[in-house]
Amino acid sequence: MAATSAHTPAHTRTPDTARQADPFPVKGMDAVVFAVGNAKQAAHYYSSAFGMRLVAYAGPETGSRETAGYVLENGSARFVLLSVIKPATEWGRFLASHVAEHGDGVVDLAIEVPDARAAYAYATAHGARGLAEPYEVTDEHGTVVLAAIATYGSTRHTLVERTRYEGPYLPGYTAAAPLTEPPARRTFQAIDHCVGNVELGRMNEWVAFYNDVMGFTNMKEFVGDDIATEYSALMSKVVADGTLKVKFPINEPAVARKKSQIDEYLEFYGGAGVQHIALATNDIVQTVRTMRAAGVGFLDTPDSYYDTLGEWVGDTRVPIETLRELKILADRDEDGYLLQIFTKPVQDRPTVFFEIIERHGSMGFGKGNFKALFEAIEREQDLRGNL
Ligand code: TYF
Ligand code: FE
Repeated sequence: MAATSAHTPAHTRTPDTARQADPFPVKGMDAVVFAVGNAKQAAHYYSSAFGMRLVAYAGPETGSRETAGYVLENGSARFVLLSVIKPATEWGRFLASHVAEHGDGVVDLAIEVPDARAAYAYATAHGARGLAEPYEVTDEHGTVVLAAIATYGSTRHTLVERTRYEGPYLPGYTAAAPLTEPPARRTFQAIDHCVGNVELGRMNEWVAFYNDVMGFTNMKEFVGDDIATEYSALMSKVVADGTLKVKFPINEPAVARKKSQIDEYLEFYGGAGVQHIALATNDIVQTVRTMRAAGVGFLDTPDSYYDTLGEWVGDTRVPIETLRELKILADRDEDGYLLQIFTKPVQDRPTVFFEIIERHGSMGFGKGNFKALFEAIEREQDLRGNL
């Protein structure tokens, strides 16, 4: 950048605020969009088992003859479940082939931005592959601007500008009532982070992609070869926007004693894709009790974990005995602590799963739990015959 000298007229100097401005401002996650074989039934599962509320629907009755879409919310967290009724366009054929290749999975980590045209222009100028040039969609509730770029595997990021829109989701969707009685207390309120698994040796490439294309920076928590070869069989780095509202950890398999859990994912998903979505709650005990009672399967944690937990994690809002009862993990760093738990995969393929996380200051990802967590994942891998 050219130095600003005393001879430069004041009005042509780059103001400090402009120089420091975020090159790719984001408002947060807009939605996690799943392509599934049967969105009608998946919508019921996320309602009855995850405590989400159906808020909008698109399908043949509303004029969408090719695909059905169910929009579920919980606080600011939004899931969209898409399935194909009868493929007619490139989009329908893409969704159908996504399900055929990957099983139920995430097609789109949609990001809400204040200006979709600017975001798309910045991203494509910095190396992103454009999938959809910015376009407007309008209905009686207003106008949305959408654009899309490719990320790892067959996953995309739709950039959603909805500041001039008041409808329940997007034009084409109509408001819908909950499918089941929502739980008395909200099970979670936001999407905390969305994790991608990429092929061996490609983690740094995808970290650089988010650095360049979205101006995201690396968070301090990462899993390097040292930890990888000891027990985790994966390497991981986290990128995030400047406000930490959008956080994307990226994992790659590590060559270790056993077959990496990431290799198992890549084999069964058929390539790179979204591994887990972490959902933020402020009452993990309530969340886990509700979800367990509704039949959601969580990873087990051996009792020995809780025998020593109190010695290093210190005081937590939840007594250790309750954490033990519900198999909730805890971790502490210099900023505070977090409580977390992981579901088993939510489809027959050992691919996508969820995390429930309650943060108290810590902005980490549970590094202190990696050993216990990865051993739990490996026990499940072994039961599936994939270790
Ligand atoms: O998002 C994270 O980084 C943590 C840790 O297979 C983690 O949730 C990493 C890999 C994995 C499960 C959890
Ligand atoms: Fe996580």
